Amino acid sequence: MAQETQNEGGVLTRGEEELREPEEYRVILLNDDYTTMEFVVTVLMAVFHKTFADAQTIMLDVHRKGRGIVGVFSYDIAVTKVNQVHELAKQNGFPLKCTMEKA
Ligand code: TYC
Repeated sequence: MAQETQNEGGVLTRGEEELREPEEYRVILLNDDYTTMEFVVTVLMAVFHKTFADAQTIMLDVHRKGRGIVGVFSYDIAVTKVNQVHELAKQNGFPLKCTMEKA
């Protein structure tokens, strides 16, 4: 049965008809000692469509701090990007890792 609920806007809606915003996930890049800086920059440009300048800034930030947010995406897009990073890293023999967490 549909149930009446009150959403954030205070509007009463029927539970079965209520539309929620898609949940968002942060994709986090992790530092390691073996992946080259050049490869990380290449991945950031290829997978996340960063400019060379932005990719360099993000890569250096991750290198210094250990991890960093690369972007925020819907669940499916975040999973795809994490997989693309790991696939590219594997193909090129690097241990580069990234992960995702609910935003
Ligand atoms: N720390 C690596 C090096 O010195 C570079 C690097 C940066 C690796 C960011 C991974 O997510 C990373 N070659």
